[in-house]
Amino acid sequence: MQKDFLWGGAVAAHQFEGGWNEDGKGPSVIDVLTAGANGVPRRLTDKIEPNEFYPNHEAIDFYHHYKEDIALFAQMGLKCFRTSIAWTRIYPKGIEEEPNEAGLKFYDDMFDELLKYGIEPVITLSHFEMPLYLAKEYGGFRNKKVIEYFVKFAETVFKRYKGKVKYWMTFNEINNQMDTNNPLFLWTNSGVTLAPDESAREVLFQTAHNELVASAKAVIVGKQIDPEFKIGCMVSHVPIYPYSCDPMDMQVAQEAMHERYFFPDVQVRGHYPNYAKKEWERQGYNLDITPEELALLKQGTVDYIGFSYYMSTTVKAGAKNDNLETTTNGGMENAVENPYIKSSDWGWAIDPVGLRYTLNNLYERYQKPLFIVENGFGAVDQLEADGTIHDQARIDYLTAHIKEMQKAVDYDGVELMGYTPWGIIDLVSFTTGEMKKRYGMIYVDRDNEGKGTMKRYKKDSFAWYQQVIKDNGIKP
Ligand code: BGP
Repeated sequence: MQKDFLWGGAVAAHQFEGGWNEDGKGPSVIDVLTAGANGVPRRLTDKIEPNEFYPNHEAIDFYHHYKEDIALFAQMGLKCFRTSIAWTRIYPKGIEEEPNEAGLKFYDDMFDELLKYGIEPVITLSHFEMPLYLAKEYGGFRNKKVIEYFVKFAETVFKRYKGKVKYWMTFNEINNQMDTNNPLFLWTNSGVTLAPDESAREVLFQTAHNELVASAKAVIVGKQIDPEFKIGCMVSHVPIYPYSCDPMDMQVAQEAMHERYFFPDVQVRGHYPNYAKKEWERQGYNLDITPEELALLKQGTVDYIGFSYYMSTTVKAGAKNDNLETTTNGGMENAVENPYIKSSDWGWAIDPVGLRYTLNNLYERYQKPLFIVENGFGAVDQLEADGTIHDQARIDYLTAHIKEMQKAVDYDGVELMGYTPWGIIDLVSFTTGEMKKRYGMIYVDRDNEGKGTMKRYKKDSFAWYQQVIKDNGIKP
């Protein structure tokens, strides 16, 4: 890999910080999600209910452990660290005139601590963390006023952290919200819920448009504040394979990919793709899109494409997926099992070659630098009596993916900036709200009910990744 390759780790504020209402922080859309577990989905509540358990409220309490945790990241040799800024630490309701100084200071301290060890912060502006107030009072990104509030938040943090943070991303996994089978994504990405009698697709496209304008405006403002900023988009990339060489399977897979490409097509190319415009025309959607906004989309294109890669999915014309409310198989209507690959305990298809395929696809389509900002293996880990954790399955998963990533770079010539495996330290799982679905190389003693000492332990993968970074990759 190139000498300045950004080996790192990734997390998101709400999944690991805790301190959900400390030092003036307001509630966000994710703070009202209950814990799910053992197949029971997370539930969306309207406000904080006294007898409910909200796993993100304390999470792994990085808020009070940040020095200790960053020292561990440094020991591992991380070159960069991806996290997000909790919007409600800075603007508790999203509408205030002045930002919350205590919130700003927390990130100042965190960035100073990272930089002390030469770890570059990589920051997502919004990782499922919109102020609850904006979602409830304004309808989230349905409402164009929220564009202004988001841009104000972006401007505040761009100005404050200029000189400390160079790498930014606007919205995490912006494309997942088109999945209406799982309301979690739409709520957390954009603060929107759908009424039963609504034309869902029309609302989704209007929300998407407003968010794309917000993203473009943030890019424009960021570049004015510091032309050296590198500002990317962040998409969830699940490559969709045809089940067979039947042209109908090929066609169904290609059409399904439009759903995945819709957001980056706009964020990278600066205009709406024809397949979307045709759908709007066919369906008679009446979207509020102004010429001024289209000009902003054109101007505010991104510098790089950040993406998450966990799995591939396979579709078959005419098939029916009975498991739609889960994220298994990427939540596609006509998804079927791929007979050539195995899945994790949570049904996520393990497909390292799909990562090389993805890197090539994205690079061919956009010709922009790529950044793998999430990839990882959610599994149950066993803390042994002597404080060790033998997570060989995670090491195997990551090794296989890194090898394919290296082929994409060294053999295929894909331009790749870095690799930040997800959940470098154990944290709350987003889709399930569980602690037992662990990704980390650092174990945190906390369980699904919120019990545990919060003590940190190194898993076997800790030393393994330390060596990978030292060697700047894995020998083929
Ligand atoms: C992505 C999110 C992350 C993260 C990850 C793993 O969708 O960007 O926030 O949690 O998936 O998912 P989970 O935690 O549900 O296993």
